[in-house]
Amino acid sequence: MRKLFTLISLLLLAGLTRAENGYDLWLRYPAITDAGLSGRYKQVIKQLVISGNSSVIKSAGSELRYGLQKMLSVNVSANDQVTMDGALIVGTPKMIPAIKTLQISELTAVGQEGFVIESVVSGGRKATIITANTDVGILYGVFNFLRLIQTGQSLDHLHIADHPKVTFRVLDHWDNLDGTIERGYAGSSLWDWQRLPGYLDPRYKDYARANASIGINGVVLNNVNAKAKSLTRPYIIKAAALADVFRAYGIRTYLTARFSAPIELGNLKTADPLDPEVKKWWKEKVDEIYHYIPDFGGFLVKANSEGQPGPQDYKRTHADGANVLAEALEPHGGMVMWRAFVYENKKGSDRAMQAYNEFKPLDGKFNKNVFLQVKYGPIDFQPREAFHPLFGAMPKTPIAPEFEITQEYLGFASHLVYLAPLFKEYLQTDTYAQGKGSTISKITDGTLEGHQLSAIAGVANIGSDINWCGHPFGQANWYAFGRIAWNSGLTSAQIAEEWLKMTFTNDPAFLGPVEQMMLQSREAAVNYMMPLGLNHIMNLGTHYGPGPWGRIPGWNAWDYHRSDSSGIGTDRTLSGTNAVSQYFPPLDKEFADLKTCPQKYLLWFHHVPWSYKMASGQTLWTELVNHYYAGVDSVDHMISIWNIAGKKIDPERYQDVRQLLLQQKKEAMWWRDGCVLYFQTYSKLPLPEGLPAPAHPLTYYQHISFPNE
Ligand code: BDP
Repeated sequence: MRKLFTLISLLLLAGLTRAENGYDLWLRYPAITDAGLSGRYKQVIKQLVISGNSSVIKSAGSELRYGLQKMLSVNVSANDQVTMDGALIVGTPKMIPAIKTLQISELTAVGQEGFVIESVVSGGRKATIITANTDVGILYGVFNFLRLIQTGQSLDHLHIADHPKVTFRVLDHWDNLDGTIERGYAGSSLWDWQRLPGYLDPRYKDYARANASIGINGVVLNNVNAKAKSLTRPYIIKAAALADVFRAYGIRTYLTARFSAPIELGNLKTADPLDPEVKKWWKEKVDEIYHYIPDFGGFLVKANSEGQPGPQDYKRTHADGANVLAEALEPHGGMVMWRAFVYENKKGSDRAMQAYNEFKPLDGKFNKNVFLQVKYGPIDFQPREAFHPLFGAMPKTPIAPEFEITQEYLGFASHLVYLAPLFKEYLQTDTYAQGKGSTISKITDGTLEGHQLSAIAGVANIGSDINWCGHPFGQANWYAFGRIAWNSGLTSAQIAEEWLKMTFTNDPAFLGPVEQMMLQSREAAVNYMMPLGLNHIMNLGTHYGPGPWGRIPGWNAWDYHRSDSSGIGTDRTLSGTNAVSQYFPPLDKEFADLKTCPQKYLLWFHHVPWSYKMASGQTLWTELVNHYYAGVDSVDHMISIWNIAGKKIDPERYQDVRQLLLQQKKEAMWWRDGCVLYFQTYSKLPLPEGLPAPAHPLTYYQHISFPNE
C-alpha cells in the first residue's frame, strides 16, 4: 500500500513538474480542472460511435480518443450502435445509418472538405454528430470539435457547418537535402533524408496532425532554390515515405522542380520546354513520381529568378515553361505552382514593376492546372509593401498569394511578431480590378474571376527545434496561416484568442492583455524597422538588423530609400518610375497623389521633402522619427504586459518569451537608432524635442555585426 502510494505520488510529481517545452503546440489538450465544465462535457460524450476504415478516419478516431482522454479522462470505446443519451456519432452518412436517417441538409454546401457538427436527437436519444461528405471532412470536424472543448465552449445545441474557401492550402518548406533550411530559424530540417525511407521520425506524424488541425492540405518538401537530386528515384522514394504519413492526415505532398533537371538527370542537351525530348523526359519523370506517390500534389517552380534556370534560357516564356510540367502532371491531377518572383537588378529598372511586366502579357497562356504564385508585395516579403499589382491583373490565371511565415525580414525567431494582421491586410485589400470589392481574398478563393480551383501558400517557419518554430509565438504564425487559408474572414483577434487558449491557458487575466500584445506586434515591427512605406533597408547580407547604408555590388539599400538632402522615398509616380500605373483606377490616382496616398505607403510611392507637412500637422522628418520611437515604445509595452500576464503560465515558456522580448527591445533600439541617425545625415534636422538621443554614434550601429545567420 505504502509502495503504491509512493509510486502514485512520484507519478503525480512527474506529471506536475514536466517542463513545458512547447512541443505539443496547440494540441496540448490539458485536463479540464473546472469540475462543472468537465461534467457538462462528459454528459455529451458518454459513448463514441465512429465508423470507417480509412487511414484518415483512423487518424480522426485516434485524435478524438487522445484529446478526450487527456482533457476529460474519459476513455470512450467505440461502438457502432447508439445505446444511450450522450453519444458522439462520427462518420459520413454512407458509413453511419443513424446519420443518413437524419438527412443533414447542410452537407450539400460543405463540399469535399467541410463538415457539420450538430446536436441532434437520434432514435429518441440525445446525440452529437460530426459528419461530412468525405473522410477528410470528418478529420477536420474532429479537430474543430476538440477545439471547442480546448477553448471552453459549450457543446450543447451545436449547429456548425464549415468548409474551406480555398482548395489548396499549402506550406512551402525551403528545406535543403543537406538538412539546412534557407531562411529557417528553428533548427534544421525535419526531413531526415539520410534515414528515410526506412526510419519514420515520430515527429512526421505530429507535424501532420498540427497541419490537419488547421486545415493545411499540402506540403512542399524542398527549397524553391531546388536541386535536381530531389527528383532522382531514391529521393522520390524517400519523399513517398513522408507522403504516406501525411496522407493519413489529408495532406498531399509536392516537390520543387529544378528546370534544368532534364539536363542534369536526363543527360539531355537542353531543357528547352518546347523540345520533344524534354517534354518526354518530364512526362516520364512525373509518371515515375506518381508510381510512388499516387496522390502527388505537383511542382512548385522558381524559374529565371535569382540565378535559377528557366524557360527564358531558351528564349521561351514562363508560360511555355509552366505548361510542359503542367501537361505531364495533368493526367494525374497534379498542379504547377509557378512563382512570379522574378526581377533583374538592372540600373534604372524598378524592381517593383518587373513581375507585372513579365507576366501580365501571359494571362490566358497557362494550362488549366497552373497557378501563378505571387508574393503579397512586388519586392520581397517586406514588413509592409504596397500590394502586388498582379493581383487582379490576370483574370484568366488563378493566382495563389504567397506569404512568408518564417520571419526573414521580421526579426527571425527572436522577435515576437504576430502575422495574422499582415496576412489579413493583404487579403482584405481591394484591388478594384473589377470595381469596388475586388479584394485579394476573392481573387485568391476564385470567386472574383470564376476559377474552380484556388490556392494559397506560406513559407514555413518550422524546423527541428523542440518547439518547432524557435520562438514560442512563432507557432501562432503557423497556426494563423492555416486558419486564414481556411477562412480569411476570421479576425486576427479571434485567431489569437483560439491559439492562446489552446497553447497556454483559458485564464482571462492572461488572454486579454496577451492578445493585445500580439495584435500590436506587427505594427510595432513596421515602426521600428521600416515605417511609412520604407522597405528593403535591412542588412543586405543577413537580412537581420538595419542596413539602410548597405552596399553590395548590384544591391544598394539606397536604391530603395533614395534619401538625399531634399527628402526620402522612391518616386513611383509619373515623374518617377510610374509604377502607380500598374494599379487599377481609382488606386492609380490615389497612390500617385501625395495628398491621397495612404500614409503607410507614402515613401513607397513618393520622394517626400523632409519638411513636408503630414496629415498630423508634423513634418515628415518628425513623423518618421516618431514612428521609430513609437516602435520601441510598443516593445516596452509588450514587455510590461508579459511581465504580469506571462506569470499566469508555466515558468519555462514565461521565461523563454521574456528573454526573447528583452532581446527584441535591444534590437528594436538598434533599428531605431541606426536608421534615425543615418537618415539624419541627409535631413540634417535635429531629433524632435523630448526624444532621448541614441546612446551611440551612427558608426557604432553600422558596425554591429550578426554573423551567425
Ligand atoms: C528571398 C530570400 C531568398 C529566397 C527568395 C525567394 O532571401 O532566400 O530564395 O526570397 O523567395 O526573400 O525565392
